[in-house]
Amino acid sequence: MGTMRISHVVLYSYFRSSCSWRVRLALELKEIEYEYKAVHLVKGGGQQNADDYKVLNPMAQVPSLTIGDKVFTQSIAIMEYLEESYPSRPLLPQDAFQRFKVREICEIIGSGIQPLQNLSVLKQFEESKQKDWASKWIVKGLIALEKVLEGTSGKYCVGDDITLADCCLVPQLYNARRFEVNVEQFPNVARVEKNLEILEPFIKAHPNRQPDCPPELAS
Ligand code: GSH
Repeated sequence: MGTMRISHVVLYSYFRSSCSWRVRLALELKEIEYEYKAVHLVKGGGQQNADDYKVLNPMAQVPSLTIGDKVFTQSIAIMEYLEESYPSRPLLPQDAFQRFKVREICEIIGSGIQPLQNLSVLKQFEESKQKDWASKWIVKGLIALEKVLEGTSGKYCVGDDITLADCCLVPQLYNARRFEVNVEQFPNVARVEKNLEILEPFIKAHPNRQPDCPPELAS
């Protein structure tokens, strides 16, 4: 009989990074304890660009996760790893087609929306153009998501169980509002968000509850 060794889990995160938030949600939902290390994306040109941080994350982005001496980057791949390694609180459905639907939603957000409105992309534009650019891609993606959710959603994105799709959706909607997109024009999207945001893991993972949230935003 051996004793199970629980490795120390560390999340490198920025309070309002949507990709960090996805992983915070998966960790909370799976009740995995972790240490939070803040990486400030703006201060001093961005701590993500520091040489010692890029050893962890060669893309110079958050999140990064370490479990013991293993290093993980890319939020959706990280969530998939957590799903495989901590299967007791599943975030993927049993049925293969439903699982596909979850991954389709993750992909719309993770490839079709977020990268186009990320900080390093926005910096390529003058400040006056940034909002129009970001909101254009967010609206395009949310139109698609609304169509998908019409077919898949129950209480949550896919049926009545929380999945990785929900971990991607909620942070993306916070970004949508930052760029002044009216989320309420997408009724299924807005309804699912309302069902999720009241749940304890979603409250705990919210940017306003993170240690690096500026006091004026903290709740
Ligand atoms: N595909 C990556 C993932 O899912 O982890 C994207 C990560 C990403 O874009 N992170 C953003 C970031 O670190 C915050 S959400 N941006 C910093 C920068 O662009 O300099």
